[in-house]
Amino acid sequence: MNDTRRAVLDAIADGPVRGPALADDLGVSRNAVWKHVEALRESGFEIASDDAGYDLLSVPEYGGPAVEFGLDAPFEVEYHDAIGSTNDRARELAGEGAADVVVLADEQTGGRGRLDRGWSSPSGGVWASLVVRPALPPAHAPALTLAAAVAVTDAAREAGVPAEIKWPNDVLVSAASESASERRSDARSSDSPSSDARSGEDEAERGGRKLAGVLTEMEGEADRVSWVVVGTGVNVNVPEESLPEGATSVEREVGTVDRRAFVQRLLERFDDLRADPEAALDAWRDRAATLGQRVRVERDDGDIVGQAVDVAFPGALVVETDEGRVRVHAGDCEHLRPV
Ligand code: BT5
Repeated sequence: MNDTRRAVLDAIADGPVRGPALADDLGVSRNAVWKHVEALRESGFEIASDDAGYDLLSVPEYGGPAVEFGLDAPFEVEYHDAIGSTNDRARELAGEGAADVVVLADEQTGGRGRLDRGWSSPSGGVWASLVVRPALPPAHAPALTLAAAVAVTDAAREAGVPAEIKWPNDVLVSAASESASERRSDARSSDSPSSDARSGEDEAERGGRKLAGVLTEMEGEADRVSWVVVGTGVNVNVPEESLPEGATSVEREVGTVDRRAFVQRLLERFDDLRADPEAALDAWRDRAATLGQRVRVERDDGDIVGQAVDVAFPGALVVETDEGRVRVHAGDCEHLRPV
């Protein structure tokens, strides 16, 4: 949304305000004000106009202007009903010089995970890629992945989902927590399977069901990143049946939620944390399911097995192994049963 349209919207949200007064305040023509109001109506904002002036009656449920309205973070939102991958579009925008833009989609037809894996992205999720240009050396960029995982976790917790982080980028709901659908079926029948029975060996070993993932991509020089795209995929208002096995969604855990508020919270938390990578790391530690666990980290040059004891700036997992402490910078992490 451009600055004038945003100013028009803010003014009529505090309305009613007359068109001529608004035009004077903003230093634009009356016709320009009218055009912005019409465009806002087309985006789904309900705006009354009578003798008292323009007045905002309701905000659309979702979409770019809806997420930008009332957002306490400096992001512009480019919204798509459907797109291949929001990360691909964000990379394109980054290449054109964009900064602080979020590509948001209701559905992705070619969602990507790490290492060429796929990411199921049915309608109802939050598929969002943030284009940022931080003054960081490339080696520090992983701190942004941790910040995004914290932001997703906090948005999920605010929605009532007891989310935790598995190093480095997975947001999980632990196997011990009971979903809304289980609570409903427990209430209906006393002999329905308990979450313990259902969760099974595999899930318990992984530490829970996956709610969200983060895919960070970047381009940069030796000493400074040029851009970073932080892609976050959160299963929000998505039924369990449309997700792969081992996944969960906010809908499954607590029922459907206000997706607009969810995205706003995610973006605002990310904005706070990106400004202070050390604080992001502390926040990550507080929300980590991995610390204190026995883990196996699969890496190209061999697996590491041991106790996860800490995370070190900008995002390395510190593992106590039989051969001593090792810092792992990348890999797939599995939570193991204690020996
Ligand atoms: C990730 O990869 O966890 C990063 C996912 C990032 C997705 C976002 S959505 C917005 C942006 N645009 C994109 O195209 N991508 C980003 P990884 O750790 O590699 O996990 C991938 C694995 O998770 C898959 O191989 C599946 O096993 C599983 N998986 C796929 N879709 C899932 C889903 N919706 N929920 C939970 N698990 C899923």
